[in-house]
Amino acid sequence: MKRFLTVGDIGDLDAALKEAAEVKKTPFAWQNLGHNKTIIIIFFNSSLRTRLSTQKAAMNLGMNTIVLNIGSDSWKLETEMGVVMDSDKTEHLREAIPVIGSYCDIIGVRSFAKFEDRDAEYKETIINQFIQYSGRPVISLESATRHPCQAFADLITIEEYKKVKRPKVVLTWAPHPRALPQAVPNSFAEWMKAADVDFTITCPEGYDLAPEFMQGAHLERDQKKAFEGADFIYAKNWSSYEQYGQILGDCHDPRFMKWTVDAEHMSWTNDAKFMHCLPVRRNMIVTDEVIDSANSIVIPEAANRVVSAQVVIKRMLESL
Ligand code: SN0
Repeated sequence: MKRFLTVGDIGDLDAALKEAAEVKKTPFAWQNLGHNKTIIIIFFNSSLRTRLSTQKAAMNLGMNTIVLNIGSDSWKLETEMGVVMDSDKTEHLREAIPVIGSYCDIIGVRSFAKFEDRDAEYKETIINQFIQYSGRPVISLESATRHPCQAFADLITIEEYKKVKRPKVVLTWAPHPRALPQAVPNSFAEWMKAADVDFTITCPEGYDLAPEFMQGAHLERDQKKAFEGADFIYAKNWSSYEQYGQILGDCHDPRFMKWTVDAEHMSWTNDAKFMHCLPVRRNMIVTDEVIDSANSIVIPEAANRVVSAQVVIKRMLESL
């Protein structure tokens, strides 16, 4: 495996889930695979789960890990091509990427959408530069449009907790005070459409995901109808794609506050499990009562981030 960005990069999902179960059962069975191999993981943005789970996954495989925080640990990097570099950015990605590539065997990159240029961001110009210029396999640790390690962990979690062969999975928008990326819901939609689940998206007008991610998913504008019969509720906030990167009203506005997942919302479901990628704003996205309930699986979901990362890194090591 040379890159991990889209669901297509993982290939057959049943095979990937089988491999995930094996990795989870015997995480140290491939310790020799990573011997004397190095992964560099690069963060343009904050992280807790991604940073720790990727390091842990690499350590389980016997690798060495180097973490680089752009801006605080390194020079500030210029990411635009063809610019006159007279700002505070000292070094261009065009040099930094091949240099980083020369120090390691695998690269992971986190680089959120900045909501400046929708077309450039939806073309994934930053992670594509890493793919093009590093000479190494590249893992997206959340790029402008996708968060595949999260979506793979979500799929593993659904597989573990499902009670019926083809569960109903609902992605619901929920309110938040800040403008957040579309990467998590985009990837979740992409993976759920490829998986054997009955998938519904519910969100207010103006918050539809980009057409390529909505296409093939069932959209139900009425949140209550969407929740009916659900086996999994996956809550997430995202900013508008149409009015790119905007939030379309105050999060305390009752029109949006009513989207917060509370006990009444969960009562509409088929005793659904509650999921969220974390970090989560309590009593904004979800009430304390729901996230602290026995139906909340956010912690095992986060634990599965090690498993998804390990399958991806293992496959990359196997194809070096
Ligand atoms: C990121 C997002 O894409 O929504 C990372 C999720 C894995 N979330 C945030 O940036 C949350 C920030 C906040 O202020 O709550």
